[in-house]
Amino acid sequence: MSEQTIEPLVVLGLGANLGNPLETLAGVLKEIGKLPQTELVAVSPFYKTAPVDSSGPDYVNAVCTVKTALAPQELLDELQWLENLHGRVRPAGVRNAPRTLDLDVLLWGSQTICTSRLVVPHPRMHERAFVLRPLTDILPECVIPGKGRAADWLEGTLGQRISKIST
Ligand code: A4P
Ligand code: MG
Repeated sequence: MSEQTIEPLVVLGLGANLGNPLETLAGVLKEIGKLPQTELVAVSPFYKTAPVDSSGPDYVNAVCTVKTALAPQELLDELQWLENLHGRVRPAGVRNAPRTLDLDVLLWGSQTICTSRLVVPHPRMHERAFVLRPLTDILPECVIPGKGRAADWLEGTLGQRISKIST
């Protein structure tokens, strides 16, 4: 099968391990679909995942794809607004602190973006089962610019505990 061109799709990563993660993710997906000039295209299954370089309870993770006419920084502003709406707190000096909601821009079509506020592809996405599994569920032939097929990175994440909780 040929490699999948995801243009013009934008891929977002969703994660939460505080509060009610399932409820939060379900709610924020509806809100993402209502963002200006933005259409929610597809949503992956939800996964229960062990924290990676993080602490606290297991996470719930998923990915979704959107089409948007927003500029990358504008979409990031909207996503950070949604994170704050869902009670995201960023404790000073704590890396990868547990969180009520994290929204990451994983891919922007086949583009690369590198600004002080936004790096795309997300620099750690190819190392993480909690991104690669849901991503390849909805885009099996997806290519991460500069890294190759997402599916090829999955076997390197076999030690990471992850289980599907919804279809
Ligand atoms: N930023 C730069 N690039 C991006 C991007 N592509 N998407 C900047 C979103 N934001 C981006 O983010 C810090 C700053 O990164 C933002 O102000 C933005 O301008 P943040 O959301 O405040 O902090 P963060 O989420 O802790 O940072 P980051 O780098 O997204 O963390 P990671 O590396 O993604 O790690 N384990 C499991 N099982 N599940 C998880 O979801 N998540 C993390 C977070 C660690 N372990 C996890 C999970
Ligand atoms: Mg983040």
